Amino acid sequence: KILIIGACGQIGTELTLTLREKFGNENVVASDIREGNEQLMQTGPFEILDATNYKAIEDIVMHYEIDEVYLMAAMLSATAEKFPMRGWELNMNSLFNVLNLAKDKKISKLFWPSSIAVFGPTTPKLNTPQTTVMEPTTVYGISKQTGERWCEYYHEKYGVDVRSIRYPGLISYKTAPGGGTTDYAVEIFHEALNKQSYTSFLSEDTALPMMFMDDAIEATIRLMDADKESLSIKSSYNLGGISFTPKEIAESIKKHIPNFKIDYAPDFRQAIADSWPSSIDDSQAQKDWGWKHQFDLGKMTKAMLEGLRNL
Ligand code: VAH
Repeated sequence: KILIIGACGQIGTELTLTLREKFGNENVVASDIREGNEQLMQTGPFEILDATNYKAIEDIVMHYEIDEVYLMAAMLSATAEKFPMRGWELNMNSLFNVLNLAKDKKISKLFWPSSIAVFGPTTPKLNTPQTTVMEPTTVYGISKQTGERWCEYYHEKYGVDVRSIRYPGLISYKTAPGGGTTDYAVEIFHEALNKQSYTSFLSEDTALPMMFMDDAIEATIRLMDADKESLSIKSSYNLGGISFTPKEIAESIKKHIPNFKIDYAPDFRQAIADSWPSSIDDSQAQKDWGWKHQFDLGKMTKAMLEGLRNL
């Protein structure tokens, strides 16, 4: 049985629905600090759960006889800059809770998301390698870098089977973004349809690694299904996908909405974006577990606009 912690978040919602389709609704327990959307609440078991409460997680794991946990709860980059200590506590204590459940053999396998936010201004920006300089300058990035170190430590010291992906910015029409720096790439589609215009909080030439949510969910499941012996990375896998600027995504939208207008008003999130890579080398993921993304910018733009129109 699977438990998703943070099942109502941007990734958690779609991950829960996809896992329920794959393994059966009753075998995937969703949990979050608050209730989720109708589809999530109606398709299978749900529990209100504070990810920083070890005992509460342990009770759910025992009650439902859980053997795999996906910890998707976290405070993202922009929000964590406003509440550094709360961001640190949520991101780290939740991870220790599930790592210790695995160490005590109460669960057998764990997924934990990292992010391209682990990279910083001194990291090579283009085609960022799997192993490189990492001096993150955000609370979120520091928590994800530290989390990766702990995942590798628990794997080496206690044999914990924890798997992780450094997600790029994720784009979905089914779930709202959760307070990140890449949220502009979701908001732009909503406003293109509603107002045919969008004011971007990142400057026009800010290239960031991005990915359509279907690709990210597929990658997560592929990694979790992979044969443990084939996984050479015990911290977290780079995942690349596509790389584009606000100007490029606006051009892609204009092919469908010719009168769409974009303008730019960079805010505090510009400094966060400037500290991150522009594109990612995910050749290790390609080699170890056959990763290949399907959606390029054009295909993602079409899927987003059609998806939103048919919601
Ligand atoms: C954020 N969407 O912006 C997240 C993600 C790479 C970006 O970690 O914080």
